Amino acid sequence: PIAQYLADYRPYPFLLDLTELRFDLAPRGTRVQSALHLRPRDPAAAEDLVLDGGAGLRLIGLALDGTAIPAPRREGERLVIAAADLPARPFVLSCEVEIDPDANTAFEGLYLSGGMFCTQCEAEGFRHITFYPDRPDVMAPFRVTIRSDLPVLLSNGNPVRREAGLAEWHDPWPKPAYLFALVAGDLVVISDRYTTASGRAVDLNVWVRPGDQDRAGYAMESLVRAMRWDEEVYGREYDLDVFNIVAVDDFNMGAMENKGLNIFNSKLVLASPETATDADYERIEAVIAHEYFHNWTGNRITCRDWFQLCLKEGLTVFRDQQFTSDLRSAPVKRIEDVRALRARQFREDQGPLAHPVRPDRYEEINNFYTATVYEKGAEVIGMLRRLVGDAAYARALDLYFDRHDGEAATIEDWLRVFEDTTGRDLAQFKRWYTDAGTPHLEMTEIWEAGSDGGRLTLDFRQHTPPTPGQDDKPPRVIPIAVGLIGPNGDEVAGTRTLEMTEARQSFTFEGLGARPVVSALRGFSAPVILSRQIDDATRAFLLAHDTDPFARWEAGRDLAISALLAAAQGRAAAGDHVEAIGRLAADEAADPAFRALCLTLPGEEEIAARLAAGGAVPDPDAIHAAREDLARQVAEAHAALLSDLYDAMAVPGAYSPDAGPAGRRALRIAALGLLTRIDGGDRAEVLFGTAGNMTERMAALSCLIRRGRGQAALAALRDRFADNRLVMDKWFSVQVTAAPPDRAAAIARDLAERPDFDWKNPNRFRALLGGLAANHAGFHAADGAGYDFTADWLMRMDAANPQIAARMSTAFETWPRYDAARRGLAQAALRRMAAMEGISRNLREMVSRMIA
Ligand code: DPP
Ligand code: ZN
Repeated sequence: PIAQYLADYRPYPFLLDLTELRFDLAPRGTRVQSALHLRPRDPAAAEDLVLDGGAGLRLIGLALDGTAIPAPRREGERLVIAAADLPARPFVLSCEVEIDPDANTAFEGLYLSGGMFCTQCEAEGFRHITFYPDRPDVMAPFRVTIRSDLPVLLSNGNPVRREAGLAEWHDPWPKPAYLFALVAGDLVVISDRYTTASGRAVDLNVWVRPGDQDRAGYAMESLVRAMRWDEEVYGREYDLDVFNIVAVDDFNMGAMENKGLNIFNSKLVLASPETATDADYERIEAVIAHEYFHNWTGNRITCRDWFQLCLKEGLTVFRDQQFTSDLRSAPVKRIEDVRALRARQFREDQGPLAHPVRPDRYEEINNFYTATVYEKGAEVIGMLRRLVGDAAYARALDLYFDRHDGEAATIEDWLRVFEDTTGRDLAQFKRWYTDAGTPHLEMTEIWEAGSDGGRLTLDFRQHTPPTPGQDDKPPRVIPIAVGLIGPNGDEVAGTRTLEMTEARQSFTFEGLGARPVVSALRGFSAPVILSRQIDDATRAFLLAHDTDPFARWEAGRDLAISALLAAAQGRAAAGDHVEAIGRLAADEAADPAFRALCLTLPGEEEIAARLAAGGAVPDPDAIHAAREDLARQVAEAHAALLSDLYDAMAVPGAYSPDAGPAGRRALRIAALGLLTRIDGGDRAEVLFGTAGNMTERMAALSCLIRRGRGQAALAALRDRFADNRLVMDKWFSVQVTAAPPDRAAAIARDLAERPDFDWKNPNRFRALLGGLAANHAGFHAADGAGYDFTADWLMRMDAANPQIAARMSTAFETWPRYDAARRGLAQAALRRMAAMEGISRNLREMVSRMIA
């Protein structure tokens, strides 16, 4: 295995002043001519010129300043021109290659999607287009000429020439190759115009396939909101005359921030009330913003090397989270983000794939586009902001943009900006970037009554379990936001952030009248696992009185978990959760979206993770049964209230995806999910037949499938939407996620036989395989059917599209948690994949990390 190490970084020995590219597009044989205007970084140092290349490149010709280099040296897929053959002055290296976009099923580099040419170059896709220094610290302006008879020809930057069969684009902003993009196809556009804060006009275009234009409006509105927000909040303006977004059906990731030409998975662009759910709308808005925000955090300032990926991703996720908080509900957004963090990142941190936010070793960088780099990377910035304060954060960001604009930067650069702004030493804080694993934080309370007022001491201990390659973890800086609530429910001390830096540390609150209840880790101020001695009555008290919405939700969550853990381990549960949740559901002063989150029980995966973190062996079937049972108890105890809520939360009038109506629908659906446990699915059946939007229709369908009466609804949905790929993805997915666990793998197998299971389409593949992985007890079925089905398909996919196979293999990452029988079956599946002939570097690295 060829690993790359952070410690081995060396600057590229050449500077690139200009990249000229010319494409003659043809599906089976596209010619790419390049002219790289290079000069030695140090004319006195004789260095070989090394260009990255990919397997699919056929070299036609290579020349230096017009003189052919007949037989250049090849080292693996690289091209090497010996130092002795290079002048100690600027020179132009020209190259012509032929590539086959039609054969490109990996969707990396230049490929075809439904007759449309498009590209994906992050992280290392450009080397499949031509020989190039394909690393993020080599930046250049680009001039691109595209020759093709297709009507729409796009690349980065501004259009400079358009004539029959030819378009020319010029991107003046130096950029690394991973931000290159090209699109050519038969597309239609919706357009708008945006005037920046300083008065420059920008043409905005969203390009889609003919017929899809009616579903592109929300993406455009979201883009305009994002552009305005980045000006108002970060002082960042757009910097080209045109901003293009293209929707593509075959796309490995969610979307890509190519300079001036963002390319999106069509599921993150196309939406109508009939086809997209509220969650889809919210995600479209967030991802449009995310990719737009990359223009400054990622493009203008990029990463020195791929170890620094969190520099742009953590920051840009943090920014898109702020944006959504500002536009929608900040508390609801925070709870959603923490839920996602726990479900994906804590899980990753707990298992064999744990890695630091800034890894220092990889074999295949595509395997590190992870929840740790993205979501934990954003959490780290949230902590930093909390520690330095909002004003200092804003000054630090201004300095960051000032100091590093046009550069390829590092995490050290990022932290130095904060040190220079605030005078703080961030050496210890940096461990959040270099050390993997989720810290466990234990809180003990010591109360001393006294005549001059009582004293409360909070004693904290932190400890981070070992992760692969990192056994000892020194203590980290942990910001712990705390508030105190008096016995009558009033807050006696507002939120204060305790800054923990030692392995064990105490903080004291003086002059208290009576012993308060501690509201700890408000706003989830640090990505840690907090444990404390607390009884259910105190949790119920916090659920009723906490002024911090996150902590309030968390108290209800903990109550539910406590009941579920008891039931999953065969102990009797107290009824506190059932009772407290009823009070909250009835609380009309609270935001419906918040109440919906409180009514939603923790998922089976979350319960398994909590059990494992506490040293127990989770039993997926017992967890499933316990959760079903608790849901039924809640429904029975509050049937009338839930039924009233279900009726009252119906949203009259035309559909709007805004947070208000979406929150009402969320509460309605949460009530429906519980009621379905006792009404046999009658309400869901009515709702499926009458709903005027996809949000309620999908919720109803899922309920019906869970009750074993989904057949007619599934047929109706398929008949109506057979031609809509995105809706059909949902159709595939829901049948597996909502399937009874003991049948989930068999249902997935049957679905995979269908002619419309177009498995090479990443969305369709993810819908089915990801659907099974999301069915916790189904994927972990005791007979191993879930593991086998998944392994079979990952092996098949690996030959076509290694990125997708490797990404989906994370379904297995939790295997060490389970019982010996399941562990044996999962390991057998992993070994079978490892032994596959011709396994990709991507999948091989993942599987070997999981087996190790
Ligand atoms: N860089 C993309 C993003 O925005 C992923 N390819 O996250
Ligand atoms: Zn990103």
